[in-house]
Amino acid sequence: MKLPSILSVAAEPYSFDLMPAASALLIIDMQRDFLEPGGFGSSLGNDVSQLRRTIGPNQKLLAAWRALGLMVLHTREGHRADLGDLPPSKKARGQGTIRIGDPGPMGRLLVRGEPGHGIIPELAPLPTEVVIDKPGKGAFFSTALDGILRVSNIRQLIVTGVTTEVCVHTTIREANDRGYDCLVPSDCVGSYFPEFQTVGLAMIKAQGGLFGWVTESASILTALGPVA
Ligand code: C5J
Repeated sequence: MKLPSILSVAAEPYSFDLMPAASALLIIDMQRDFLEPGGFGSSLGNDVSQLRRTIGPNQKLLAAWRALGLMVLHTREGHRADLGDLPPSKKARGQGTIRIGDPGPMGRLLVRGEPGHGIIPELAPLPTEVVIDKPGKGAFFSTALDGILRVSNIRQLIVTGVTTEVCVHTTIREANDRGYDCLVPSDCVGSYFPEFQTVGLAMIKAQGGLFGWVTESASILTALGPVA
């Protein structure tokens, strides 16, 4: 189905002019290590149920995006098995009893190739979709993301995933500085801390759209129309 070149999405601080051909769905770190008990997130004492409410809305948006043949990218936070890309400062942070690289119920925490590092089965990437492995919080740091987006003439990002105030925020800030417009569906991003969710979203849309726009997935689906 041919989509209009511009679709208006109800958003804050004002409507977002979505250009489907120039936009990509960027799903941040929907990994077992953050969303399932026994992973990195729960090892820090977090309640993973706070993040799991984002799964259903992400599934719906992803299905619509795929049905329209639009670009989808997934990211995974994690490190090499030899931890050669893990700054000592990041490993030491938190003073937890177990740390990045240590064994846990889903393998070594936040290490590439371990079961916990994988994307949750509900949102498993298709073989045709790009998966960006990132060692940092931002998806542009030390990855090929910017180059991949530019080759595909992508200028707009629908950013979803976890966590709102950490990897989602850092990625949006990086994208913003590189000239991308970011639209964030609030029900598709999650934080372990309800107050950070509220403030994180408020910061994105503050001052006329400091870092981007905030909407709900239903508004994007409405704009995309019947195929979605
Ligand atoms: C965190 C992330 N919270 N994906 N990572 O450490 O937000």
